[in-house]
Amino acid sequence: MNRFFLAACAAFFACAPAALSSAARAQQAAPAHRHEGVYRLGSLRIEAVWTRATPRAAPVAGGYLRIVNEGREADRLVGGEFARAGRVEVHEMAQENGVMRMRQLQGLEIAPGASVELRPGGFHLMFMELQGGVTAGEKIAGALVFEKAGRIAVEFEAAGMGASSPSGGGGSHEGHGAHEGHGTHEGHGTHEGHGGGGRHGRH
Ligand SMILES: [Cu+2]
Repeated sequence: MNRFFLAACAAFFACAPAALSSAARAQQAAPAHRHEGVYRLGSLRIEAVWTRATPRAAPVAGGYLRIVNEGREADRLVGGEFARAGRVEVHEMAQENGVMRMRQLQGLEIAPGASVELRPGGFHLMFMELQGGVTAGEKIAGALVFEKAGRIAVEFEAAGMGASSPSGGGGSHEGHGAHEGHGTHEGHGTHEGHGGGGRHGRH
């Protein structure tokens, strides 16, 4: 029994310093690194970074993503960059007296433990002074800027025009395909439309 306990301890302690030092190294060498569409910047995790196709002459486009604050302090998304835009603002779309309106925010707070989603119809990045529009399937370089965590380079993947999620959901679905396999795409689901057909009348 003692021997088992010691072995378990040894395994734990052998493992822990390695994990710590590699985390520490990552912190020093490159505070931000990318792993399969998930970005980390300090204690922020950033995922599902996307944009939508626009007409060629469109003056603006939207930027969408999810930010999870795994730390103990609040931070704020204060801006960003988009290779094809003159500047980037943080916006909110909300109903005011029954009318959908967009307004610029001075920053979007990400509370400790919170997960904030920027998506069509809600919070979003607005790419101003857009040049040349956005085509579905493109990956366009950009960056996010946080008040405390600083700047991180990201890539915005363009979904179809009018899409309501990065995997399409409306508008033109060209290409993308191949979503199977990645596992763990929680949610988005509803790809196989709820057992089709069901003629509502039946119930
Ligand atoms: Cu906007």
